Amino acid sequence: MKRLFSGVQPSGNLTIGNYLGAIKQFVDLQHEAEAFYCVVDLHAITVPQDPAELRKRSREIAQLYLACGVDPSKATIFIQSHVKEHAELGWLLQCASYMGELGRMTQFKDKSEGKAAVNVGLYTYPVLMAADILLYDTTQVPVGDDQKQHIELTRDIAERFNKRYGDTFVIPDPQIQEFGARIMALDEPTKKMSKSAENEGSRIAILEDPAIFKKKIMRAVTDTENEIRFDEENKPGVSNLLTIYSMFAGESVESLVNRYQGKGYGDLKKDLVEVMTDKLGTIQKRFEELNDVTELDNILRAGSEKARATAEKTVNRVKEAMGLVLL
Ligand code: ATP
Ligand code: LTN
Repeated sequence: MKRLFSGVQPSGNLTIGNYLGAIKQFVDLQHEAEAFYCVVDLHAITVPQDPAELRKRSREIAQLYLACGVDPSKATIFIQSHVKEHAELGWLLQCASYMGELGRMTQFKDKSEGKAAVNVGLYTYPVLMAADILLYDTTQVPVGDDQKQHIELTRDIAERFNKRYGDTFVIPDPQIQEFGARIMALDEPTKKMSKSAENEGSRIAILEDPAIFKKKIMRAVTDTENEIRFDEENKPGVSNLLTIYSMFAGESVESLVNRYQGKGYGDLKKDLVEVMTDKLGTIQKRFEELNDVTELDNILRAGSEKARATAEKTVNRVKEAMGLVLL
């Protein structure tokens, strides 16, 4: 049976990159398999967070899952720290992971670069992510392209564990879209759009006001030609806008390129703003309607209970395999 697990960190305002690369897949795939969608707050604290902000954001991510179309009667939505087995399996797996393999993770290298003091959590972050995934006998992990290396590490850890202690874990596969797995920054289209990048103009938040994202799209870096063509290497800015347009409108890039032949970048941008205003408007309206904290907390409580039932069994299996005493 197919089983999905994925997580998003409550470490900033979610961008259209998070939506198109990950959450849109959560929605599309929830009908095909049993799905667990987590708000990974324990991962977010690997970098400094304001406690009040973090608390608010963690609920907000869950609310956004719902607003984007994740259905709590189909998928299990919960907060990572509510299921203590994540931290527990994280430790058990740290004892089966190597410093060398963690030091090679590009996300760690990027986030620790130039810092005088780097906390241990940032370094062991991928082992906690492996625990998240392996706890649920996950077969598929829907993520954006940047997480591929972490999932490969998860597979390595699981395979090594199985070899050493006997068959314990299901080996998961990354589920990365062929198209839209890497939405690029608007100001620098050779870099990934990131919710924590310094320049606000580089990204668009899912909950952003149309008047603000209109300005960002109109200012988005393109090139000095005036030809609308999909060519990620030579025209990364235009190709990124075409990708975003295509995914929001549900129209192929080929069809867009044909439709915009002879037109300018300004036309493409203006129409993109309209499509986005429509799609994001629907999500934003639903987000407002879901503003009842009690109801949201009930969904999260039910989600963590359901998740814990599976997680507990896995941890016991792992402890048994490793030789820890179970009473
Ligand atoms: P940060 O940039 O602050 O590290 P992030 O924006 O990458 O964070 P995460 O919480 O780490 O956000 O990612 C949540 C999900 O969104 C992951 O599956 C990730 O691969 C995906 N994702 C993030 N940015 C993009 C992007 N620009 N394009 C496609 N998918 C993305
Ligand atoms: N590392 C991921 C977030 C994350 C995750 C997971 C994704 C934590 N645990 C488990 C998929 C499965 C990120 O930075 N986007």
